[in-house]
Amino acid sequence: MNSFNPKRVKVLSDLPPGEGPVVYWMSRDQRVRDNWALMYAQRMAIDMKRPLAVLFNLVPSFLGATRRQYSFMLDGLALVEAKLRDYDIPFFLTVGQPPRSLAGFVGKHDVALLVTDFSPLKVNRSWKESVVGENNVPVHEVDAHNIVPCWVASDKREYAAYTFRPKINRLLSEYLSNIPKLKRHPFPWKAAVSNTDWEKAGDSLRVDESVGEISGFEPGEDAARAMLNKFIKERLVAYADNRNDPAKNAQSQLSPYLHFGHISAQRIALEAGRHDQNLKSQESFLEELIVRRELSDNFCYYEPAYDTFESFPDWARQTLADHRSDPRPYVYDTATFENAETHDPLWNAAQMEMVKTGKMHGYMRMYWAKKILQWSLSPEQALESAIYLNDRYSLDGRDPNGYAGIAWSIGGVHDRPWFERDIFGKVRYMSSSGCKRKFDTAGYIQRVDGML
Ligand code: FAD
Ligand code: FO1
Repeated sequence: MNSFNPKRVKVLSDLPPGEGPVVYWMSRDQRVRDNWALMYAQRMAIDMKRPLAVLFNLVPSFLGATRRQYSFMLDGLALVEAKLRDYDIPFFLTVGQPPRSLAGFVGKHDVALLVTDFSPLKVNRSWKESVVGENNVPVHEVDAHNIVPCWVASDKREYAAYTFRPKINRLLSEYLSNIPKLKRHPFPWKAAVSNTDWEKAGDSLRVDESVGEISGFEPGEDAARAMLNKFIKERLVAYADNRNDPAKNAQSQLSPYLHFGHISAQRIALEAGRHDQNLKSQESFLEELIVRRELSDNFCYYEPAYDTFESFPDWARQTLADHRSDPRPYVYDTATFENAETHDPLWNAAQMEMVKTGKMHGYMRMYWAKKILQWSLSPEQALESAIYLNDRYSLDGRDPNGYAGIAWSIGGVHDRPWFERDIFGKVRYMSSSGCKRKFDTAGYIQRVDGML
């Protein structure tokens, strides 16, 4: 595979291979096409003349995910299983907490090599550490999510987009390559494989049913690709001008698919870069898709405290501390925020957009989080409320982009000091009057009110 770059792989444990198959333990990148981890696993299986299988380990609870996110994910995985059949690659579902939930499968099949995909989140890393520790199987990790592998782009926590951008741009020529195709696997799986009982998998989950499924996003990699094609055809051209206007539908709507790995960011970048549309919009979109998104992985990978006050830069921790005792004009608890019962109709609309559709407009997310800072007893309480609500209602939640986005809004991560004021100190401030100057807030509120 000419364009597979070995720097995309990290050897987590280098033990002698077993006699059995190569297995790709799929987690973040839940797709068949354009999946570097799957292609690497196939390349290793072909070199070793072994069968290849994909395994997904379903955990009963993941960072507060509810029925909304689990049903989207399971529907997407059922489509992965079906598509893999075209390549003679069987799919297996295990249920429970790693390492125990995987040990049976790994032992029974005497797995030669376990390939995993990459996530910088603490919970995903702890799963891998435990599997490496408990099973005597070689484990290789592949960054199939970022265009430039996280550990290649930078070897440290970056201060802001302006320090990260040159490092990424220097490496794009090497990594933003064409993506080879998966092959039909030449070494068949020896035993008969039954189809996964997805109904039973879904019923086995004890998840919060009160956050219901949404209808606006069809799960799976075909739907993700259709959303990309529609964005490129209809919305990319005006992206630069309209992306920050919540009254307009100008964003790509791709984040739920990127979060669950139904589509490759590299594929999006290759496709968005192909059309000679408005260059300004292409650059603006690729800045968000590549620099901003991969900066979030950098933040979570090198800052284990990414979901706490401690991850804020010194100037922000200091300035927020200086203003701890400033009087708050309003103080709301998490439940009041959750029920969109604040005094501010614009903020309530943003909350309801997320509750109703599973996705809040990117511009409103900044306003939404900053107001939670202003109307909470402390920055720590604000952080907790924002993370809880974002992870509970957003399809794209429980994602490095979310932890980085909330830390940017409340704690100045990847931002700089602004003029000092109450409560915020020098953390950038946003106001509803500022929003009114930028876009049709009444139109946005009306649009959300009209949503079912
Ligand atoms: P588009 O504008 O079409 O952007 C395309 C892609 O670029 C996005 O899917 C995303 O991968 C990336 N991107 C765009 N803006 C950003 C950004 N500011 N930071 C990082 N990547 C970006 N994004 C999530 O994926 N999950 C979250 O839970 C999340 N929570 C956020 C919370 C707050 C408080 C803030 C300020 C931002 C948050 N973001 C989150 C980042 C951003 O708002 C969303 O990625 C974007 O709105 C998703 O919609 P889209 O795909 O239509 O965006
Ligand atoms: N990854 C898994 O390997 N197993 C799961 O059961 C699982 C559930 C899950 C639910 C909601 C969600 O947003 C993500 C979930 N993930 C799961 C993790 C996901 O695949 C990504 O690895 C991280 O969310 C992003 O790094």
